[in-house]
Amino acid sequence: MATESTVTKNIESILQENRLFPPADGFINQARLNKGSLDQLRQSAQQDHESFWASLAREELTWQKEFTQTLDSRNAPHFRWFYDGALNVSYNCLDRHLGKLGNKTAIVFEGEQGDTRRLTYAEVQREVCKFANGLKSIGIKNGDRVVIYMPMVPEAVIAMLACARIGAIHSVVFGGFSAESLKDRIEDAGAVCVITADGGHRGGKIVELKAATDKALAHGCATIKNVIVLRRTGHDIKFDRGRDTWWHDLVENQGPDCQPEWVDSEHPLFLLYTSGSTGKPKGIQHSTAGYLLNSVVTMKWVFDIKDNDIFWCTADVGWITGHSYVAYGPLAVGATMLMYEGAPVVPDPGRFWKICQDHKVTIFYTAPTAIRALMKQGDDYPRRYDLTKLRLLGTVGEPINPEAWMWYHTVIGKEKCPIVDTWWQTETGAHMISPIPGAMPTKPGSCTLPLPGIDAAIVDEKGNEITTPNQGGYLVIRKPWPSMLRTIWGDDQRYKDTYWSKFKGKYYLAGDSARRDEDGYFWIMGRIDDVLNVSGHRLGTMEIESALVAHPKVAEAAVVGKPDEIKGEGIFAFVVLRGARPEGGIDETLTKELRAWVSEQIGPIARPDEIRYADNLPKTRSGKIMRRLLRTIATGEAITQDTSTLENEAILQQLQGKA
Ligand code: 7RM
Repeated sequence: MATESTVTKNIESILQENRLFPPADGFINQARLNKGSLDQLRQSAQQDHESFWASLAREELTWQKEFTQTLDSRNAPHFRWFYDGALNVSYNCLDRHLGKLGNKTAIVFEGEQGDTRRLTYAEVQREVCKFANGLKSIGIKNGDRVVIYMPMVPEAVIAMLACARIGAIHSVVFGGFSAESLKDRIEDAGAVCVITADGGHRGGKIVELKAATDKALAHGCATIKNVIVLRRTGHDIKFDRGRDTWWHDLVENQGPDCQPEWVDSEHPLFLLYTSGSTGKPKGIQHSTAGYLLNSVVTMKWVFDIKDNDIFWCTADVGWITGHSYVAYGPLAVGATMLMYEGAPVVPDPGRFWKICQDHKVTIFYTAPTAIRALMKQGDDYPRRYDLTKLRLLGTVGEPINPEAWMWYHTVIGKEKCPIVDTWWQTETGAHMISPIPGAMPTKPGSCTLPLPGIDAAIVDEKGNEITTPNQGGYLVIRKPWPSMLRTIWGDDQRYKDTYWSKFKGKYYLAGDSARRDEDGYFWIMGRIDDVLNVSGHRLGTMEIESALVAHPKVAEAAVVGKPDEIKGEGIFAFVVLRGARPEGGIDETLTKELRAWVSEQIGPIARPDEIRYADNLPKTRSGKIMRRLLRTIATGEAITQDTSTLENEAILQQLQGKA
């Protein structure tokens, strides 16, 4: 075992990626921001952080009462932004557009079975008001918590906006979560109402949302007084007359006007539960004005959103990406957004590309896990469809391997669409580090530079900034930003411990490791908890995985450490091949080849000691690799983690080398 003194304190970088992709002239010429205007924005943010955000807040949001105070840091790490102002998010997303955009399509919806709907801004506004009046009629009021457990249909967004309209705090629970997870979240939030549906369509099956809600409420959730049920699938469900109300009955006699509840800037807009690396889920609490401001500016800066765009973010509204870039961001800027209910592979893996073609999608935003999965299916599916309307692509959720980036760039973007690799978190509310597509070149695998007004840096153990290029360290944010989380619901101590204690309240700790290259570009190396320590070298997981994925036979890879008496940690790789999995999971020749390949690509230090092949990798419901589970498997310990949410539980046998 390496002793403390021989252990290199910083995280080493071994990945070499030097390709540079400047935006195409066609994109630059129409972009909202170019190099000059971006430089100006950066400068004004640097000169006066607070005034920078204050003028944006005045320009971009519509206030019922103007604020006079910008940032209040007296009670740090509890920060308040624009705190003496008042506004309403649903007013900002809907009413303020009606004069000019009332008849513009706000939402284009496609169900998994092919049904489509289009709703104008005026229609969404009317539905939101009626539903908000319905909520009020059953006694829901300002400050109450409301859980939304819905399929990806327009009513999910309508429900969110209706809560915002009356000042109720929503907590959206992803429809793929079990009754047990739903119950935990309801109880932690002390919610008074659940908004759900009979079911949703996903993967050719019905997701039994109402049945799961019944199960969650059967043993606990004492605070729940009402369950509102949208009829989506029309299949038989149990109905408790005393507790349950159909959505259509609730809104039937409601008027189409509902005065927005003007709330303070700091009023909690929503809670969103995110599972930490250990322990129970954290209810991340977001604000009203600050949250909305960063959603709006990133729609403009990063997505270059224009009046005639069709914007499609594939995330479920159960994740932060669905909050900021399905619901709030697109509507707050008056855009047309697309919502798709189902799975990417129904009826076949061409579905996303068909939707892009049929609805003339211009901006497409998805996760690397989806890109890799679709890449694995080959180029034929995307080639079948007309993707020429696409002008900008985006990714989020994980580091994207250069290999997958290149596929996205060539096969989907036809080498003319910039790719925005956006780094951010549930806690940050909106994009933090990302290219500005018309104003700077991109590099495959790098999220490039912090946005104007975001003070991201990489620091060592002591909190000193690392200035040597390519030396890894802790990713931190040094100045407060408007859409930062405000606390963890019901556990303020955990808020302080998790995000602020490491650097004594000075910096926000993101929990990721990262490095900056010679151009100052940021490269995310993985979660801090996942860093490997091989013979005293601290290695991020990302780079080894990228080297594996760069091999023509590899579609996906996850690397974890396994305790090793000599090296401290050995490298254990789980690999998904582009073709079939080897018989019984054994292919000595390929294993040798892959070990040599990694050794050649990045050096012998990164060569995996063991490689195991599986049909898929275990992922969380939001598509992130479950590395903690893989660590358990690599060490050969008994699995204690909850694996019931795995899409394909059968792969556990393969990962354990038993099948
Ligand atoms: C938006 C979201 C946050 C964590 C974050 C990172 C990882 C997200 C990127 C990324 C590399 C990216 N929120 N992450 N985006 N890593 N490049 N562009 O995903 O709360 O669910 O996750 O996701 O580790 O800390 S999240």
